[in-house]
Amino acid sequence: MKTILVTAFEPFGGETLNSSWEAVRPLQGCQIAEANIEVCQLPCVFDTSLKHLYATIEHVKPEIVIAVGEAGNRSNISVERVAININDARIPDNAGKQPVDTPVIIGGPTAYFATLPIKAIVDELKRVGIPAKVSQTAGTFVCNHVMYGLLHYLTQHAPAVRSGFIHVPYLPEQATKYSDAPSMAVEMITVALKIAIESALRNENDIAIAGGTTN
Ligand code: PCA
Repeated sequence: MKTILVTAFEPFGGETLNSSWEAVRPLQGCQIAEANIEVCQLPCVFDTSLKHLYATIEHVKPEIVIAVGEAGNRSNISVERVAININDARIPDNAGKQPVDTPVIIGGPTAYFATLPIKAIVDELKRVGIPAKVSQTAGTFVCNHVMYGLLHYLTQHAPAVRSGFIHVPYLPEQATKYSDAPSMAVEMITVALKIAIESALRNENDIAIAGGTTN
């Protein structure tokens, strides 16, 4: 039986919940295709999030890692293509740290590509009527930091383990606080993540399909 680790984040930026955690939490202990799902919540803190992530990978020994985070301005399930070696925080993290233009890993490569089948995931989500796209940037806050650190760590320590990052919208109860914020129901996000997991298990390599992206 394979193990898939799915991570999400604690609330940040003045929110009382984080949509990524609300959608990921129900997956704990689920069996999807031939895999067991393990979930873990990461602190929204530079560096500490990575220490927590690496310790969990060592403990769980997953075949695939999917990190999930909230992107309140997005209306789609955003399957990230690339992580860059930069921290440039718009707001302080949950420990009050606000790095500006520092590397995630000193001396690390400029960027890493996700090793998940990003086009296949987007295609399968759209087929079942869930808005999804390939995203070309995970930003420069803690989510990009975790995606970069994850790909760097696995490249060095467990290159056979595939991984990537998915950004998810606000939940409707979060969006009601703003005048024009997009949102998605938590049940739909959870289903989307299950589909992403199935797709990652089924597709060792990505499919070549044009138009998975809108930016
Ligand atoms: N979203 C933030 C960090 C934690 C989260 O859920 C981001 O997009 O960087």
